[in-house]
Amino acid sequence: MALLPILKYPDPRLHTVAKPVEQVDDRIRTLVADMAETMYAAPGIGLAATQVDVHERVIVIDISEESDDLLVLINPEIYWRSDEREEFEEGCLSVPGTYEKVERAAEIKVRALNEQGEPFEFHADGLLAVCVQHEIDHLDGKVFVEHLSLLKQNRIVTRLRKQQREARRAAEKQKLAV
Ligand code: K1U
Ligand code: ZN
Repeated sequence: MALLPILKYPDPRLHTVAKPVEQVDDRIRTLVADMAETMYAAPGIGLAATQVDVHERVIVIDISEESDDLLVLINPEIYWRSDEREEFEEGCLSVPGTYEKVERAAEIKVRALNEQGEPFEFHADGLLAVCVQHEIDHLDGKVFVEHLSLLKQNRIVTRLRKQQREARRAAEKQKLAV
């Protein structure tokens, strides 16, 4: 297994629309294992393949307290959304240090393939519904901050660019010191 680097907003690769998986084979199962390891190490409760620069429709989620209930969604589709909407404070491993309220469908019905390539369906509400919608947005090239006002998006981009510049400078300084 391997830890994969996570793309950070505003990296333009986060806007790539992921392609459907044509065959659920060992290559996809290795990707799933690496994504799960990366999500648990971060730590996070979800990860989309887009975030590790793989543009295929694969998601891992684990919202359990003990981090022992991995949900793998390949080619996920939301085929029903409730009219009722709910606001939830979201975070994102690609947008470190940013937590903002986003409004989404309160309940959804999802179909997907599992790691064996078998179709399955489920109903989700609460945190699971939020997380599935957030991760499918990633596969469609959308980052959660793009649900916010342009003013908030600009402030977040400015702060993240500054952080990334400072991190690069610190790494260069350390390299020179060796
Ligand atoms: O997509 C991602 O970047 C993962 C993201 C999932 C998510 C969280 C909250 C609402 C919607 C989607 C995260 O996992 S952010 C980190 C996080 O929420 C968390 C980290 C450690 C423990 C518990 C939660
Ligand atoms: Zn995210």
